[in-house]
Amino acid sequence: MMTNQKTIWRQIALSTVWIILVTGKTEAVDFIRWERDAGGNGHYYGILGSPTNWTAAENTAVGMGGHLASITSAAEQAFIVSNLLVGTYDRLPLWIGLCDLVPYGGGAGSRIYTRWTSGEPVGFTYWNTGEPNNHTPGEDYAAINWHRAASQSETKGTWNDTPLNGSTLFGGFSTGPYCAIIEIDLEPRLSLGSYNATNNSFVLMWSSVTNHLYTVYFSTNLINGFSVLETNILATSPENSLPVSTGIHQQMFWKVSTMTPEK
Ligand SMILES: [Ca+2]
Ligand SMILES: [Ca+2]
Repeated sequence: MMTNQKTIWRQIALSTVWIILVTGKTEAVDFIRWERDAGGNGHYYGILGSPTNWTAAENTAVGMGGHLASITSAAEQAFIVSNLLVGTYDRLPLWIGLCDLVPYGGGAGSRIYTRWTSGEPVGFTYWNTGEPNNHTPGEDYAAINWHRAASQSETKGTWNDTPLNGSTLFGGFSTGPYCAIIEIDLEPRLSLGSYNATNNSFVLMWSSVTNHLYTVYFSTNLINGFSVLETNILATSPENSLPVSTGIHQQMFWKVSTMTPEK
């Protein structure tokens, strides 16, 4: 099971996901995995290569089952700098999932950033010296690598607050709109929906990537491993669910895994 799953993850890591942008265009996003073997979180990272405003970039990321990247540790910052801020993006600003508007922060112009768009709390930060400064005309959205793009620093990957559409007037490659870094957790976590007493059932729910296939497993005894409950479940939205009967599946363990992308 573990070996098979690892193979599947690798296949997905090498695959390209095609997304339809709000403009109606399609765009390929190549994903790279921050491997657990390498001390990572197992999440996938890719660059949305069509420049857009911060909100549109976050919406696109959500449509793919992820968010703009949440950089919650020095290790994750280093992974992104080494693997994503390279080639074309070596000297370009890219949106990340930080915004100081409610519910993510203290409000417009507050410069208080408390929660990533993924929902994770903000602890680690890597703001450039003097940032976030809410520069005129007001800056509520964060980009990574801005100061290097503006030729104000040779350090890669420092953060800056900018306007919704990115900066103007600072020169170099700092003028908006920007491309964006997307982060997706393809290992879904199951949660239990409400119990339905009428038909003695409840609903298993998990975050999913649209057009990916999932398998739900169950186990009555963890020592004996898991069996397949249902497979080839095609996700049609970022949230997927499966009704199960408590009469049959009482006191069981559950897990869900991703299969190969829909052909
Ligand atoms: Ca993250
Ligand atoms: Ca700023």
